[in-house]
Amino acid sequence: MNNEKNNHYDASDIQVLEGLEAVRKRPGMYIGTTDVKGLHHLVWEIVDNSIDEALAGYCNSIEIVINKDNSITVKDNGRGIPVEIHKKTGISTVETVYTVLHAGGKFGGGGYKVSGGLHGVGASVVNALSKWVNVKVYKDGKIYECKFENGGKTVQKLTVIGECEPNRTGTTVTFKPDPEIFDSEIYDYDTLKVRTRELAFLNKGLSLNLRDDRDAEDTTGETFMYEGGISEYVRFINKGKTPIHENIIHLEGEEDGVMFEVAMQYNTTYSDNILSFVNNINTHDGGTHEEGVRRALTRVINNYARKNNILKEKDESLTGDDVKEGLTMIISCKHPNPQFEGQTKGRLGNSEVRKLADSVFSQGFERFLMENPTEAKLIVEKAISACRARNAAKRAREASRKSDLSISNFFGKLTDCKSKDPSESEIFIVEGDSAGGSAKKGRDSMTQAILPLRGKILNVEKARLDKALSNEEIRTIITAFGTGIGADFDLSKLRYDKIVIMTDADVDGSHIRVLLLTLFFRYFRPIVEAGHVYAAQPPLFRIRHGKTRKYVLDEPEKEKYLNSLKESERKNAEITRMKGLGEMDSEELYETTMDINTRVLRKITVDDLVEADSIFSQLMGEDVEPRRQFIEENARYADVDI
Ligand code: 1YM
Repeated sequence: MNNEKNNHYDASDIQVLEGLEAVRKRPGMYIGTTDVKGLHHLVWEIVDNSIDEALAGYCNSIEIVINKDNSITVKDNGRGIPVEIHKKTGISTVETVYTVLHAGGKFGGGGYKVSGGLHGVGASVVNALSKWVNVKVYKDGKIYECKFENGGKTVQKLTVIGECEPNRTGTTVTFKPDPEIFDSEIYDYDTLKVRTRELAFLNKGLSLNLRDDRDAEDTTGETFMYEGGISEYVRFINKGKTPIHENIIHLEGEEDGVMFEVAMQYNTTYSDNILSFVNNINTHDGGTHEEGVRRALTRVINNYARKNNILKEKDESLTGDDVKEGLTMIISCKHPNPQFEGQTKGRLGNSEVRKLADSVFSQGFERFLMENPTEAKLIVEKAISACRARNAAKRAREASRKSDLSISNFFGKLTDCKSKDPSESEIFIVEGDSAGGSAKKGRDSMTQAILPLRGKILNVEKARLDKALSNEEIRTIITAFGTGIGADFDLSKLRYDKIVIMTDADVDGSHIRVLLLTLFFRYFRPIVEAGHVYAAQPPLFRIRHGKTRKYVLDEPEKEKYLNSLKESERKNAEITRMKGLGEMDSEELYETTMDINTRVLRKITVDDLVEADSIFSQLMGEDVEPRRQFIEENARYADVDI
């Protein structure tokens, strides 16, 4: 190549090295973290360049490969990074893009970068944080190659290494993250898969192939390509739910180079799932694109409902919450100059997008409603019933707020503790009246409150808030907790430091426990997150020998204890399998399950709320067995001995 230079460094080389050195010194500033998340982030920085090329209309296929050594190859069929000498740097554009921080779109000829990531600095950042990088460009019937090592030091300048078919173009980059920078070197296939699939949904018609070569048998990998784009994303999310209209509504528009697109479908559930993206990045805190759509959605549905007399003159208008019940929606905006706001930069700030989103959405959605009166009626009726439920829930909340602890009916159920100091108070929610009776007798009345449950509580997974609030057991729980529910919820008003679920170790007990957890996850989630919820661990065996009585939690503990006894004591030990809490008298129940000095509680934690959410949705069906398994396997109890 004519841009080969001598092998000594000059002033501009030193400047370049200093740039990349800065990235190595403070990787967090460029890729957030150096844990596995940062490791995976590198992949998207390279893929983003291919996606930009696809958005510019020059590339329709991207391949991502996890190689045997946990290096990554990204290959596209775009134009190939320019190979000419760059005017400013005097070296090839390929080398410039990979070694000069803040290189990027500026270096190319026109076109704007819309995909996410570091807006052009991505390639050099990946290079700075890699043990080695190999870039190949296919262009003009030639194969060019450029190599870097140890944090972006050029070890082979751009060189023609062979020939290719004259019409073949593209860029192939392979990099190995530097183990000195990252905590982990191992790529996770599923992590890459989820985002690869998402990128395919967000960029319709673009084919993304992901392959894992660490497992030599896998040679083809998985290809993600969706002609329907975000409409197919909506269908994917709604899989397993019942839609209330068959066709997914898809609207799009463009103004001044800003592209705006939305896809939506209502289903019969009571929760919504609205995801928004700007330049393929999830804007989890919303922003102007989301605001425009929400505003238009509320307005259009109200207008339609009134025009068609579904909503009468005297009826109150539907709110934003009413119209989004059961709605799955993907909003995608591609913007040449996005302003990301907020602490995590998860909010779009560009104000002109609000108007674009509003007008594209309202025009398209209005037309859909007009052309599809059957669907329109179902959508409006769903919103009206959400509105009724909201009002009913409000009335019920007000009623339950008024009916505080002074109500005798409530007192009949809850045996409260004497202390009014939440930090030392505990409430035991106990299965059955008989165990409830023993617990009341045995408890430490200063700090321990007892709430016996008669039978099963309502499955809130299948009910709206208004129905939940009409359920007596649930109302009692809300009143006892003191926090209120829904819009009124206030964690600081929680009357107990520990909420202990005390159920039998059988199927019924597990069922009741799951129903309670469902209630907590859906309506008292902050209580769970703050670590206030526990499951009691009643003993499974009682061992009597001579005058000694010993309770053990489970089989292994039983074996251990029996082994520790003397020969004559083994022989004579009387072992009883405890069938339920009701079998113990008040003293036994206190000693084994409630006494803070001897009991074992298990703290209930949720380390992945999103996953827990889907587990709850899936397992709240009619079958008892999956629920029981769930409680045994999935509730993610962290053992805490207290
Ligand atoms: C596997 C990674 O980097 N593909 C890629 C990058 C570029 C181009 C094409 C490209 C862009 C332009 C013109 C332009 C880049 N070019 C530059 C720069 N795949 C991968 N494919 N011609 C080719 O933006 O005008 C930076 S990235 F700056 F050199 F133009």
